[in-house]
Amino acid sequence: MSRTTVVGACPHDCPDTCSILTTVEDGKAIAVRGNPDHPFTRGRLCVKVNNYQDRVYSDKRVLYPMRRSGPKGSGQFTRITWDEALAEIAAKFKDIIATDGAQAILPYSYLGTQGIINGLNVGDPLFNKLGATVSERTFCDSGSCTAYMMTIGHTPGVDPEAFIHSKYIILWACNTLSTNSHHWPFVEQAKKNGAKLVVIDPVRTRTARLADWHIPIRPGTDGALAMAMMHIIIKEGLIDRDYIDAHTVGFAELAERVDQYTPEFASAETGIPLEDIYQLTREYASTPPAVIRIGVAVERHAGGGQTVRSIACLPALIGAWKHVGGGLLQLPIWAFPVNWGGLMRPDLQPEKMRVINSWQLGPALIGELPLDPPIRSLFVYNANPMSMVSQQGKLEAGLARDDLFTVVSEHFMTDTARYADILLPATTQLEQKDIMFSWGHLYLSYNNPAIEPLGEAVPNTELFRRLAGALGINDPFFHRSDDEMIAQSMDWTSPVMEGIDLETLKDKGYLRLNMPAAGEWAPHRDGNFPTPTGKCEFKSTLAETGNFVAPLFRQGYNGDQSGEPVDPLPHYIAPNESPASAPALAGKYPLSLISPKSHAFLNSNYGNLPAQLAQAGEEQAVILHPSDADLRGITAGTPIRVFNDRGVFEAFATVSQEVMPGVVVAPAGYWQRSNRRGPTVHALTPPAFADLGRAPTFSDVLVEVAPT
Ligand SMILES: Nc1nc2c(c(=O)[nH]1)N[C@H]1C(S)=C(S)[C@@H](COP(=O)(O)OP(=O)(O)OC[C@H]3O[C@@H](n4cnc5c(=O)[nH]c(N)nc54)[C@H](O)[C@@H]3O)O[C@H]1N2
Ligand SMILES: Nc1nc2c(c(=O)[nH]1)N[C@H]1C(S)=C(S)[C@@H](COP(=O)(O)OP(=O)(O)OC[C@H]3O[C@@H](n4cnc5c(=O)[nH]c(N)nc54)[C@H](O)[C@@H]3O)O[C@H]1N2
Ligand SMILES: [Mo]
Repeated sequence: MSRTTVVGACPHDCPDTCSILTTVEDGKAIAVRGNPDHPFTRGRLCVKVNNYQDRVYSDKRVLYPMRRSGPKGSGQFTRITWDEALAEIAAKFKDIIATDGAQAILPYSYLGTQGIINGLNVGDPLFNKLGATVSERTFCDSGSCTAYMMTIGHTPGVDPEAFIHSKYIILWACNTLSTNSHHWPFVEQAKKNGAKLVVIDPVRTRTARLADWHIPIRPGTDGALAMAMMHIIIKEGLIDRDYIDAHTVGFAELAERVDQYTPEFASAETGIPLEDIYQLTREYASTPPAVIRIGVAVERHAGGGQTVRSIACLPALIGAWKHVGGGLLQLPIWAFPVNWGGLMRPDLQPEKMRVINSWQLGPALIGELPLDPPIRSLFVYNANPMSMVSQQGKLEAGLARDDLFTVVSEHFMTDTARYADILLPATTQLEQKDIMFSWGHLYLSYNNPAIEPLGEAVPNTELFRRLAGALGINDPFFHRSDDEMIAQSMDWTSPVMEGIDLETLKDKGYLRLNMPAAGEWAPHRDGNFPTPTGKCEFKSTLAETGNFVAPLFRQGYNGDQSGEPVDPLPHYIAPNESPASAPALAGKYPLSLISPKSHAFLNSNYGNLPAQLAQAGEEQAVILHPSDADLRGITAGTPIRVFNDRGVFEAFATVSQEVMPGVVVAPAGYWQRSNRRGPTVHALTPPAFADLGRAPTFSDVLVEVAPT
């Protein structure tokens, strides 16, 4: 018997990118465990991944190419060979290109795997070469990143490990214990060292429960709080004058702007008692090092961008950046010198590209968007839009179109994959190699394949090599090996890569970027913000180019990048749908619905697997406050309907003091089919974009709930 341990990295779209050790016996992975040597992930795996081998060997895996043999959506497929599948795709693509042009082909993808070579951009070069429609992927962090860049530039911000030095920590719209759980030990250590932990969240999450102070807030109103905090800081002279003078621009205008955002106004908007707003602000401004960690969730509202703008101004105002462990943490992904251009190859695109935002997939497919030519083929990989994208009803109608040729590459028969004409088998992380960035720590990781691919599954890289071959594309770029792709995926000459060589990286599985040790590093002690002025821009220079989309999310689209100019000063934009901002709508639909991440799912991944379903609850639950439940005759376990003018989904009620009155929570990731209850939360979410970066507004929605 042979037994080996292979070092790899978790593939998921999660900030933690854990170092994983896989035990392999006679070619079979028998267990995975966390790598105890990794300084950030420290040997623990989460409930999603600690039985990853069960995902790999699940009898539900898609292991062979298949052709649809029943009606669309029936899930009936017949096995075919790779050659047949590729020939059929190539023939269809060629026919579509000849009759309607390549823009009638729409790729759709996200971060099913976050690996640099198999992840976000793996299909971009081929679709660019074909001249297909560009799919703009802005549903995660694009608004937040745009606002962050406008204010402090794409800095990694505070090293997550430096939180142990912080004395005042605000987790703002971030459920650390569920969505970034390997950061928790650093927060906990800070608490042991005397730090105060504040959590701002409409829900008393498992993270909020462990905080010193949980501040419930009405969804989408954080901007009002941040503006009022600046108001108090300036009025009460809690500013750091020297830091402001040396390292910021636009203070005078900011001071004038925040004048109107009184604490009284913020209290009325947010539902936070006035004295709490004062206390939070005074404590935050006078307890250095003070740090804010923002969750992605803060952006998912009409004013999500400006909310992040306002929050990103706070640390400079009080000089928090002067201290190790003081400042702001958003996504340290910016530290990684990934060769994005080489991955996306925007230079291959023809002059005028058509762009469709992935949030518009349903309307694009049913012809609601004026598209000439209309979409005739959809190619989905690394994504599950039926579960994760708004306007589910329209999407389902679009996918059901008989004249739409849909290809899906997947591990499982997801709600989206059921609609494929051709379904292709994808490898899991244990069966493929990759190099990984992180958006939660500063270690570059390498994933060594632990086992041979199961069945006829292939990594995404191989899928696109095969597709290029079938389409007669012989340019060697499209036929590079995984090793060549990895070698070209990073700028190895960047100073942060000093001391990192591929062989050591493969061996160890991870290496810290060449950056100062967390305990020694206050990245903006001396300003040096990567903004056009080199300063923290209270008044934003980039606002002139307006509602731009950070290039990472734009996928290198080389067309018109300019947007409408936006107000260069931070401001508060109320939610589109809230009792205060939309009273007439709230008369019909009085409850604010949010659909944050499930503890046991990773987006919709694991929404079909027994261990995680057992942990999450087999069926979609919706959490209501007892006062809202009583009013509607709902008790725990009552089957309910959640609805608005857009649609309805069914669920079971959970009644809990842990949500604010007026707020209902539907944890995300449930599948329609495994739920057996038809539509899910995205039957109700709005199509609207937020103010910046074309972020989605799926947490800015009013609903009503009733027993079924
Ligand atoms: N377990 C698990 N981990 C994950 C994921 C997953 O699906 N499951 N997904 C990964 C991905 S793709 C992402 S983007 C990240 C997201 O990471 P987070 O942003 O931390 O995740 P969410 O759970 O969406 O939201 C965090 C918290 O924000 C709260 N919230 C919602 N709206 C508001 C608001 O308007 N104001 C305030 N102050 N709080 C609000 C929610 O109640 C929730 O507790 O997580 C990653 N990690
Ligand atoms: N209601 C609600 N909606 C949301 C969110 C929310 O919190 N609530 N979050 C938003 C955010 S932040 C995000 S990031 C998006 C996520 O949206 P998606 O990225 O579309 O969601 P996932 O569920 O992660 O789907 C990834 C799919 O890729 C497949 N996959 C995994 N690895 C591979 C691989 O190597 N190759 C191939 N071909 N496929 C693979 C998985 O099986 C899975 O079905 O959803 C957004 N939508
Ligand atoms: Mo995300």
